[in-house]
Formats: sequence, C-alpha cells, structure tokens
Amino acid sequence: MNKIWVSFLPGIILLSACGNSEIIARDSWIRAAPEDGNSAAYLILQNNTGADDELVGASSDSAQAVELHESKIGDDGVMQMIPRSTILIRAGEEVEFEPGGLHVMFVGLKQNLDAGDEITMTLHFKNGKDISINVPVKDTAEKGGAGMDGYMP
Ligand SMILES: [Cu+2]
Repeated sequence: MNKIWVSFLPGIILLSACGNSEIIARDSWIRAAPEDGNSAAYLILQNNTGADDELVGASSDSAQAVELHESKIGDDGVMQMIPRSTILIRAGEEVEFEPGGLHVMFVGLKQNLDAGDEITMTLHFKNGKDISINVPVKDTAEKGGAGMDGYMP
C-alpha cells in the first residue's frame, strides 16, 4: 500500500506543475490590525515557470513600507524578525509564508485592516512579471498561530 502512494504522489505534483507556466500566488491573507500599526501577510508562491526565480520585494498602498521578513527563534530563545532582501523560489517548487516563518511585513498601516476587508499587494520578482493580488483581511483567532500576546508575525 505504501509503495502505491510513493509512486502516485510525484505524478500528481508533476501534473499540476505542467498546466501553467507562471508564478502563482495563492491562499493569501493578512492579519487584522489598526491604522498606524503593523501587520503581516501570508501566502503560498508556486513557481511553475520551469526556472528559478526570486521574490525581491512587495508593495502596497495600504502601508508606509512593505518588507520581506522571516521570523526565527534566536539563540536566546526569543523570536526575532530578520529582513530578507530576496526569497528563492525554485522551479517547480512552492514557498509557504506562514506565522512564525516567512511573511510580508506591513509597517505603518494607512488604514484599519478589519476582518472581511480586502487590500491589494504587488509582488516583485527578479525574473518574472510583477503580480498584483487581492489579499483578504482575517482575524488572528480565525487563522490561529497566535503567540501568548495574540500576535506572532
Ligand atoms: Cu516582520
């Protein structure tokens, strides 16, 4: 039984990767937060182009600045956010941005982000075209992944 699954799975992944020849951004959401505060957006980037590419930045009218960050537990056991200038997305692979890991940081929100709202974010790639997506605002409680203080970027 195990053998069947092992041989099946790569076939499924291959099929879904062949249908398109672009980078797809899916399952995006951004954490609800008040104006002037910070927030973080999460998504999955799927590279169907057949060549490696890199996410080199993001932008949005909804914040003063938008940065690529990665949360990591430091040697002292404290969660830190490390700025990333580029994030590699290998051909045929996908990269998941999620609480406690990679995220798109929104610094200085220009508006309240309330659950049910939608904002626009543009992703910039080294080789490919920019991708603009609509990102739904969700409550932390709805998505889970909150730390003790209710916030984990
Ligand atoms: Cu951050």
